[in-house]
Amino acid sequence: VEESYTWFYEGRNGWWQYDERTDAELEESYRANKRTFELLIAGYVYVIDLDSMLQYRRSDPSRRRRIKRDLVGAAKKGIAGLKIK
Ligand code: V3L
Repeated sequence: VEESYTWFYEGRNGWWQYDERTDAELEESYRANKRTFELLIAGYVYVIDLDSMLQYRRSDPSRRRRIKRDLVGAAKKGIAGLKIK
């Protein structure tokens, strides 16, 4: 079902799940077929590009991270920088 998918951004050696609020905003924009939009994440404006599946800080587009929409159970490092054991 639809609830079994969630959003991840890339870390050094694995994927981090987005925080719940950002996940909801990503999913809403994804379902509305938005391609490029901005989100406030941890106090910074990030550009989300769903054509390239990348995120980057608006003020520093050179540092890009891959993002993905994957099953909730996919391997991850943690959620929004909070590690899971
Ligand atoms: N949600 C939360 N924090 C983020 C996000 C996001 N979507 N995007 C970037 N940051 P940049 P490892 C990450 C944080 O891309 O060991 C992880 O959450 C980002 O945090 O240049 O490399 C970890 O906390 C980074 O601290 O804008 O896998 C940390 O990296 C900072 O914004 C280390 O993860 C700059 O990222």
